[in-house]
Amino acid sequence: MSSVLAFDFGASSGKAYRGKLLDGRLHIEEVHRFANQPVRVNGHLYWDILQLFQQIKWGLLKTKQEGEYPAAIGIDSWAVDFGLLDETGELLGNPYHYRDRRTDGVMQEVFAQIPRTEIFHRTGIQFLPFNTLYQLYALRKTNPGQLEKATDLLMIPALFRYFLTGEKHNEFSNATTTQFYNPQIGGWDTELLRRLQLPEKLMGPILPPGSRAGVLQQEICRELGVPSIPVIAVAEHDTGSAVAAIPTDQEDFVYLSCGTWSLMGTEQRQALINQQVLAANFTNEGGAGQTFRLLKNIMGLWILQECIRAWETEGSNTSYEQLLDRAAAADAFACFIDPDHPSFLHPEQMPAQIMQYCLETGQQPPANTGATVRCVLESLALKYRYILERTEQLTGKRYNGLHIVGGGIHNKLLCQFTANAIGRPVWAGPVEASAIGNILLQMIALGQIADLASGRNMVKASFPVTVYQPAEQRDWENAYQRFLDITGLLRSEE
Ligand code: LRH
Repeated sequence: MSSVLAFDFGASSGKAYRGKLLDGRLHIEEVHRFANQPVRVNGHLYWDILQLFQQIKWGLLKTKQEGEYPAAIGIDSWAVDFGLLDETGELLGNPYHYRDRRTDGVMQEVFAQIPRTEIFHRTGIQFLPFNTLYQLYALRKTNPGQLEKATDLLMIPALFRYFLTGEKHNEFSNATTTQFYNPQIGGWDTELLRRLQLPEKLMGPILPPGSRAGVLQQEICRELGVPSIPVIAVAEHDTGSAVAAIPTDQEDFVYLSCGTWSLMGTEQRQALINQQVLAANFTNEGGAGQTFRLLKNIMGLWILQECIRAWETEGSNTSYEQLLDRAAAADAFACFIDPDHPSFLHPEQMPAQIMQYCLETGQQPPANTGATVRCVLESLALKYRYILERTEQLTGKRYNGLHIVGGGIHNKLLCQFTANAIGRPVWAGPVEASAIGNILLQMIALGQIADLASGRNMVKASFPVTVYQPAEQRDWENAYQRFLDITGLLRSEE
């Protein structure tokens, strides 16, 4: 069978994977890997979008050098961000990074015009300050001229797809993350946009995940010396692709897609939109196979990545492994943070922010790197328990273990802490879930795999899963009660 090529863009790195079916198993092979380094200019944070697009060309060139052109290409990336095109098809400005500060406080301004409850009932999407809705609203204030000139808004993978094929369309899984897709209508919520004086004409058609979406345009084929390969709109939101690759044959399961973000939740046939979901600030993101992910964003390994960045800036060259060893040797349960406290979204100095949080909550701040890492990992594991229990309350179901996928499973300490915190087994793998989900959707579109359920069985049969059994139950139970108390999570629910 012919191979397909998946481009998976994460917030800190990107990769291209070739996928192929051999003897009833799925084989993947890394073709290309690159850093994704956002650029700060004049106080704003941007993606280096053309450099990232160039990496798609490098990936294609590598397949050419290896003498194996893929039968199709698919692209997935982080959600919510977008590029604007003018009427000639030119990119208007460089796409902003969702952590750019221009959306600070914007959500509250929008709520003054349309109440939070109404926005939730229309969209089913959790409130994150960087949702596309608030980014567009911020743009209308800071650069109305750009918005007036725009004729098309394309989410990041759709923008790359447009650069490759010349065709402009968004895709369902990513469209839902904008917070102006209405699952009851099954399309853009134009009324919501109109009431916020945001242009509805930009949005255009939405393709279902797994649609054929054009072929490489002639210009690219000539430049790279490759044939006009078909491009498939996969589940272009990376979390949608990752969850498509959960290795299970069960209908009901909970997952944690663990990378820069931790995305925890379950899969539903329909969006679950009610007061309880709103109060818990869960979301309903569109997925592959006509599903919705009832999930919650947890700040994730971003906190650790940012600590490491700060320590490296100060001259430290301690490796990731060494830091984890120090964390394993540090005192248990010395202090806790709520990883989702807004102050951790984009602080200038993450270690200092952690210290400040500890002081403000009456705790002794961590005194060294090992203690800091331990605090972050224990707090994440405890937050996972909290969100797992909220998920069970919302669905009325009980889950007997947790699937973890994504790069975060390299962090064995975090996997073990998570099993301890939730008191249930953790099944870790596969690491490259987003790329694998991307590959599955291409194979389904090409008729190589029947459907999502067969794809998941194929993943189960093809990739190893590491099992972490819960340990130290009593200590973790006590720690959880202290964590709830210190973070005020239960108080904030009242
Ligand atoms: C993870 C992710 C997540 C979004 C965030 C912006 O990469 O796509 O699902 O909330 O990035």
